[in-house]
Amino acid sequence: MNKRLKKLRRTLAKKDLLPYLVSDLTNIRYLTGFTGSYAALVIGGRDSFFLSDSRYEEYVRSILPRDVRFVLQKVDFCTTLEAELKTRGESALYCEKHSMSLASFMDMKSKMKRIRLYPAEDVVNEQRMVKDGEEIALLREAAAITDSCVNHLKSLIRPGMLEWDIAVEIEYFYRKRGCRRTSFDSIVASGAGSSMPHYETSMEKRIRPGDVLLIDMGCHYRGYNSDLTRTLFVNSIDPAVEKLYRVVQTAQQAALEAVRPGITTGKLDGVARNIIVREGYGQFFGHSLGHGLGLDIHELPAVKAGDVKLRKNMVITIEPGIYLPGTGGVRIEDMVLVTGGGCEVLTKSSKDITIV
Ligand SMILES: [Mn+2]
Repeated sequence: MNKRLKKLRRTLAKKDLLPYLVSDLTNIRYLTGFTGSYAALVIGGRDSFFLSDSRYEEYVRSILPRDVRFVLQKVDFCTTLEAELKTRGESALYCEKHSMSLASFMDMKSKMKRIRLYPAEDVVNEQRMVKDGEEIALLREAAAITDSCVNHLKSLIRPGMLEWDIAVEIEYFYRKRGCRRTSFDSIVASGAGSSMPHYETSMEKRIRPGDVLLIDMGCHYRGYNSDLTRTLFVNSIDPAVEKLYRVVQTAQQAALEAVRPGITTGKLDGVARNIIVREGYGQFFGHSLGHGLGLDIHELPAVKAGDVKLRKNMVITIEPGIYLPGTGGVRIEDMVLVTGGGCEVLTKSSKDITIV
């Protein structure tokens, strides 16, 4: 059994949540490396098994740790699962409630009459908050690819280009460098569009001289996600937006300097937010300061008001922003690794005011 599975089994035993059904495919990937689309993993008191259908049998057998048994789904999922649990003398099953619809839970309840089902917390996600060495290496790589994409964009962006042209270029760049895809639809927001934090990149709108240009992007590299935002200026700078930029940059820098093990996400969020509030823009910073990222683009911990403490080897984003409707918005986002004494900023792209 690999280290991640061993650790999970210990936690589940301590919490009295065995046997535990992992149905979240990202959690399954984390625990076994499986990248397919149909699987269930049961961590039992004595042994564990991986259930999938014939499409994945050969592949799964080739990647499973020796002591996790492959179980081929025969009639249907519930029949196979119930039979396997009964063989092991189990009469209960704890299910990841976040990854199952109410419909599937009720369906399982009605079909697996001899097993008591309990909704359970997402223990794997908790474990995923703190990254191991292999994960940190991949996140570092994903961040580096994104930095090189920023450089590429700086040399390429010209007034007259469509926002869409830039988004397509980002996607092409990532794929050429070994990424399966982007981590999310890239946000390329020019001019007043930048005041919408989750703007939808336009296929018609052209970049014009004098525009502010907010680009939020990330790649999906060997399972791991990067996330970075830079706000650029096209040809010249609107002084109103430059003012926003300086406030956001100061807030972001202060937050980066405050990251360390033990600080709560609420305190950290407050470090950036207080600066923005003090400058009079509090009502224009509506979202939280950041989020964890890894196999998912958004995962625990949420970096927002609350008392979750940061721990060494968490990877989070720090991304304050100010959005003035009708004028424009500025966001600056980096990925950071929490270290023993503070943090290491994984995305290294310049944050100096940049005119393209
Ligand atoms: Mn983000």
